[in-house]
Parts: sequence; C-alpha cells; structure tokens
Amino acid sequence: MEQDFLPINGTDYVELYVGNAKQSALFYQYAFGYELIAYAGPETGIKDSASYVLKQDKIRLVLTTPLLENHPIADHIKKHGDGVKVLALWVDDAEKSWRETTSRGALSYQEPKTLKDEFGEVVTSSIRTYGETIHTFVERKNYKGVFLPGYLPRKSEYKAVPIGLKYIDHCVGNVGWGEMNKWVDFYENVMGFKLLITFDDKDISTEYTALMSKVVSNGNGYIKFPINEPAEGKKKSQIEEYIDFYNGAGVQHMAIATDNIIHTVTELRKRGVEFLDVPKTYYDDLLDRVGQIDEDLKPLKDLNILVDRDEEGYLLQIFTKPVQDRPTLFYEIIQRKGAKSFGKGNFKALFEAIEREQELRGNL
Ligand code: TYF
Ligand code: FE
Repeated sequence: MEQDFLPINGTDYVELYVGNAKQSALFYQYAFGYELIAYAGPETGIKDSASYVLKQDKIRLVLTTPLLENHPIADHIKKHGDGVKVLALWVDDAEKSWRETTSRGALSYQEPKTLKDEFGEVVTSSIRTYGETIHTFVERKNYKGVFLPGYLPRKSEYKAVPIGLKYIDHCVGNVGWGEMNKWVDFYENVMGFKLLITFDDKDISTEYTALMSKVVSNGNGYIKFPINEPAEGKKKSQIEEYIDFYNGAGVQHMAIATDNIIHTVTELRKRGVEFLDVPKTYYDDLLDRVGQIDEDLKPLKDLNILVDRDEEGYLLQIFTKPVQDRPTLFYEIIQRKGAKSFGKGNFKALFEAIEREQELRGNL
C-alpha cells in the first residue's frame, strides 16, 4: 500500500472563536458537562485574547475571545458570529505535515513553530481549509503541561457533571454552491484522505431542502469530514441558510460519540439543550425499518432519538438546534452499534425538521 504522507493520530482539539468566552465556557461546562482545565489570557501574560480549555474524555474544546477592537479574532466574530476556527489534528511531525500539505497546494496559515515552557515542547503548524477555517497540526513531543505552552491549569468553582461524551466522531463542513468537489479534491490530494461516501441530491432532497454531501476520511479512519454543498430545490437549501449567516463556508456540525445516548440526551435535555424533533409517527414503523435493537423504544421516542441501520450494524443519533443565535453551528450526538455510516435513512425526517425551523426563522 501507498505510504500515508500525513499520518494523523486523532483530533487534538477544536477551537471556537466566540463573543464571550467566559460565558460560553460556563455553557459547555454546565450544559454539556465539560470540565474546565486550562486558561490563557491577561492573567497568564496574553494581553489581547482569552481562551478557556474544556475537556470531556478525549474531547478538548478551546473557546477564545478577543479583548481588543482591532483584532483578527474580532473581525472573525463580526463576520461569522461564534464558530469553529481550528480543527486541530494530532500528528507525530508537525513540520513534515506542514511541508507535505503545503507542497501539494495547501495555503499556509502558520509556519512550523516550537512552543516551550517548563513542561516541555510542542510544535504546531497550520494550513487553511474551507472558508476561514484552519487545520493546526499539533506535535506533542511528550508534553507534560495541561494543554499547550502558555496555558495555565484552571479549575472552575462549578463542578461539571460529565454526560458520557467520548470523542469527536466527525466534523462537517458546509461550502458554497459548486464547491464540494473542490474541497473533496483538497482532502484527497493535499491531505491524502480517501472518499468514503457520496450522497447526491436525490438521496437527500426533501420537498424543499436539497444538498449534496461527500465524506472523506484519513488513513486510519479516525478523522471523518463530510462536506456539504447546497443543491437546487423548491425552496432555500439549509446549506444556503448557513452560508448566508456564516458569511461563507465553515463547520456546520460536530458529531460527538457517546456509548449511552439515552443517558447523554436525558442529561442534555434536562440542562436545557434544545434538539430538533421529528414527528412521533417516525417511531410507528421504526422497528420494521431497522430491525431488532438493544434499546427500548419508549425512551428513544420520548427523547426523539433517531435510529438507522447499515450492512454493519446500527446507529442512534440526534441533532441539537443551533447553539448560537445565528442558524450556523449545531451538534450531533451519536452512538454507533457497528454502523459506520451517517444515518442516511434519517435524512428525510431530519431535514424536514430542519426546514420547520428554517420556516420559523423566515429563511425557507
Ligand atoms: O454528518 C452527516 O452526514 C449526518 C447527516 O445538514 C447530516 O449527520 C447531513 C447534513 C446536514 C445535517 C445532518
Ligand atoms: Fe453528522
């Protein structure tokens, strides 16, 4: 087999640029059960921004806000609202990752740089992907600090109660009309990913919404990036609504894996997280469609959890409403029981639920 020129160990962290990192950090602690572990800001010698690092099992989120008016992060937030800036990838060689990708056409965002403190060394480098989103390669060299050099440990007065979120299953990008193949080519040619699945507009057009989607994944399959583009339909595509409010391409949803979706969603709902609900008739013929499953139907129906089956098994999934006022970023909670797919059997019911929300916003 061909050598993988960009071996990736997994997702290192996801960084969001937000208008108020202090408050967002409390939302992710309180509602999603992340633990605050680190901080960088004025108190640690960073004068122009503040960042909070949150952790749950393998997932690390960084929430960053600018402190000054004239600041690139402030420009990012003015244009996009709160959203994902960095999908960071854990690699063994950040310099080589940068070299292999930029030599294949990636645009550099940051050249390889060594960060140091008393806990060790980390090398980072960054390249651009769709919109203003970037990939940062993180080489940890046995780094012993809490997150990255420059960050100090920080705990919260509030003791977060984890809800079983385990790792990031996939991160989905929305790109503009006709741009999906360009970005699929980018992941294939520049990053050495492989095309995993294609959904054309026939698979996923409801009465109104239409979109096309292709999923790319890296060599070991740990990184999965579906890319959506709007397609022509009767009314405005949900992808177009995103692009309008994000002012360009960006991360649409992150799917977080759990191994007990009933528990996870019970907790999230109790804590005020809003989900997209499908009509209860969805459950009338569910077992006919997906066959025998381990879970009782009742809690799935009560919580509005969706189920789909493929050749290898089944999966349970549910989608939050957007987590900010702009109809942009949302989360998926997913539990895989053998299935490696993305819930194609749920697309129709799901997209109709998204359209009902779009309609309420006056954007259909
Ligand atoms: O990641 C996926 O492909 C599934 C389905 O706007 C999906 O979660 C695709 C597009 C979309 C919402 C969900
Ligand atoms: Fe998804």
